[in-house]
Amino acid sequence: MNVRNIVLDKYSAKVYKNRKEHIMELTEETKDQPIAANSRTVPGIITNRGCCYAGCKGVVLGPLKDVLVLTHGPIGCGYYSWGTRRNKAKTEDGRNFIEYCFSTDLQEPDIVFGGEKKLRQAIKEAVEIFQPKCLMICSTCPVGLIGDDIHAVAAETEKLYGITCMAFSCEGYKGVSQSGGHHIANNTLMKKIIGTNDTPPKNKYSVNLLGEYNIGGDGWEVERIMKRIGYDVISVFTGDGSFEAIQNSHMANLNLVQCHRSINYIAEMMKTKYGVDWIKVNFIGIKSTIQSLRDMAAYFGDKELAERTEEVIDDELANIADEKEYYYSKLKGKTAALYVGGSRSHHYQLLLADFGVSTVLAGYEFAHRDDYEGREVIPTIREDADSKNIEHLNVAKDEKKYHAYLTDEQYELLKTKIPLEDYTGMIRHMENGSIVVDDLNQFETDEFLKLLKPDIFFSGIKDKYSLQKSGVLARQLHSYDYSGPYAGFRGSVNFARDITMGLYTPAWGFVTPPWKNRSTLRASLAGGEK
Ligand code: CFM
Repeated sequence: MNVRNIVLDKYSAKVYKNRKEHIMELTEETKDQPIAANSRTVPGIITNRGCCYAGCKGVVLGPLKDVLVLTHGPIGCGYYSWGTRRNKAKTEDGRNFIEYCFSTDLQEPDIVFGGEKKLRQAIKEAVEIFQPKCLMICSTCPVGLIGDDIHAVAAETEKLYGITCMAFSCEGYKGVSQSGGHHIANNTLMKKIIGTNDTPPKNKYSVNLLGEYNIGGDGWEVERIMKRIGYDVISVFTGDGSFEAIQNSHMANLNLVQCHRSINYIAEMMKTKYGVDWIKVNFIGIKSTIQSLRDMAAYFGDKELAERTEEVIDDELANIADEKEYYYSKLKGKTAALYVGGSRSHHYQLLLADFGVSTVLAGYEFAHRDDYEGREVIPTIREDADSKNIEHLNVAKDEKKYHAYLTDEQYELLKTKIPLEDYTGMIRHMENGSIVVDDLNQFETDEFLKLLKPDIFFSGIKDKYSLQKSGVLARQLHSYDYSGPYAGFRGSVNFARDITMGLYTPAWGFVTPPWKNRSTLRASLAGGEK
């Protein structure tokens, strides 16, 4: 029996039927088969997923440093989305709202009698104390259930205080994971902010970096390289990002999409409305960074820019050459498992490969089929009640602000050379024999660990310590533990240094996995009744 079937075999018929669609063992045959994704988790299974509010407030909106993001709900939602993601930001005037946790702190009486009064009061206090230019209200589950009209309060706020205010109905229960929250945030940024200021770019090599959240300083490292080459980075969505920069983002000539899952909606809508082309980039990994920089230069089609790109690549490579060689010698031949949200499990495989580490298992919490199989499957993805629950925004061409950098002929020619409006997905980069899992749960994590015995498991805080108690090094690929940046050239050696330290620490000699010296309890899984 292959590894996939050994794990699936332990499930009851009902759970088996569901999970078998989400797990693939890659072969020439299975590589082209569809994988089930973006659907509901089996109730009762210990999933790693987050909620819609997390995707909207925590992921996309949270990093905006000059926006006051107010959580309307009980204090826990605001508190647990405060400062845990390590999306760094710095400001010149010292006004950095992401250091604060703003919440209406709803209590039982508010749930019974309605929370709008408290929301109005919180906004009044926030405006008086902080005087933000932009305020965003994010809904949590109870607010959706009791039906507070946050959109009416937002409209009222704009009139009353003369600031930009918008509301997000991103109740935690909406959608099947945080992915729905990304989409809701993307829609409102598009409707209310992008395209509201028309300051011209500094030069024609003007770009936005989309889906880069500056975890551990990644965005800063990518910006440093791009600026060295001569790009004008108009805005970053949304790591160290700002309301003001995003207002102007439609003026760029090219959008660079790092995390396809969380932001492809904005890339598509900006293309339709403003004519801004997008390419898929990946600044995680040495070879990937080089490829992305060359694709960008190819897009602009300028000889000088291409030469400058090669100069910078050579210089950056020379700076890391010794360390790269040393860490390669320490890491070559190791194996890894990766389980993260919706894009890193792909990107980090390429960085690991730079250091000779192969991937035996990769999974996503909430990716859609296109992130696994490539964008060409999008027309075949069946909509269900959950996906229909998230608004699909239809935008039209803005005749005044539309600007296309390429001619139609140039576009068609380039499309054959660089990933223009294309993403080929994770599976195509993976070796036969490796495992792909959607919405991996705690039970499957434990089982695959025993069967595949990877040297290192990359995931998050929820499973880090259970993995390490089993004797396997675990690194947090969401927050980078306390480290970073991992992007670009310098980032790649930071990453290699961290995992080398982890793997070679003598601590592993002192860990005995629990099953080695005592029997484990046996039980049957819920839903087992035939
Ligand atoms: Fe994109 Fe992200 Fe990710 Fe994501 Fe996330 Fe994240 Fe992630 Mo954690 S936006 S999909 S919702 S790359 S917070 S910075 S690490 S799960 S793989």
